[in-house]
Amino acid sequence: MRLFFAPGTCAVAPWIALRWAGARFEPVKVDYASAEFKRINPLAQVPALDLGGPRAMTQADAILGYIAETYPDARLGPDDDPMGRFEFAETMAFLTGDFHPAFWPLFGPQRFTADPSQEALDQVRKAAEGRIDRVMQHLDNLIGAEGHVYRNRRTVADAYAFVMARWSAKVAKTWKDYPNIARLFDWMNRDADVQEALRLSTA
Ligand SMILES: N[C@@H](CCC(=O)N[C@@H](CS)C(=O)NCC(=O)O)C(=O)O
Repeated sequence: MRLFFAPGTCAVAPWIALRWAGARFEPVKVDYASAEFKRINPLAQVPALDLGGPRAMTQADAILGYIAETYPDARLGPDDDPMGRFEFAETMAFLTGDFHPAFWPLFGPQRFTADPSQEALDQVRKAAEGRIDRVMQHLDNLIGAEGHVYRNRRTVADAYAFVMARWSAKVAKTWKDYPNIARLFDWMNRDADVQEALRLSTA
């Protein structure tokens, strides 16, 4: 099994989840804009997970769900009841459909304006900060005092939220300004698998 990743991206979340699951995998660092990687994911985005089949799996949310389901002993997925599954799906939909896109204008401002000037790009980045604050606040509320994104235990949602909330270090109001996110960071940063994933993925 090969995990295609780029440093600092959401692809580090499946890396952490695979470690928590005790899975054997080979991390492969890619240039997502390269022609070679576009043959693996035509959308030119990481993560992608290659199980050796006709095509690699894509979409972080779906890959994390696959990991949780494939390694049930690690208990990284939802509780097995309708409300438990609903809350998990709702949380993952928020992370992939609201949280992640809030950061797109920060990292790719040129995609949000036809004006190539530095001033226009800076304006787009500045405009992104309001939405980033909104989703960070929502994440903080989801985590609550328990320190976990889903209910009160470790799941793939913690890994996913953690790697993306780290991006807030690039704006004025960082993860340190949200007490419950800071609580999540506190235990995640002490987790040996997380430490290894962060170290090796940036090496
Ligand atoms: N919908 C995709 C989005 C993945 C995504 O945007 N990945 C970023 C890294 S966090 C990326 O590859 N960006 C490169 C680009 O969009 O050019 C998913 O959830 O996996």
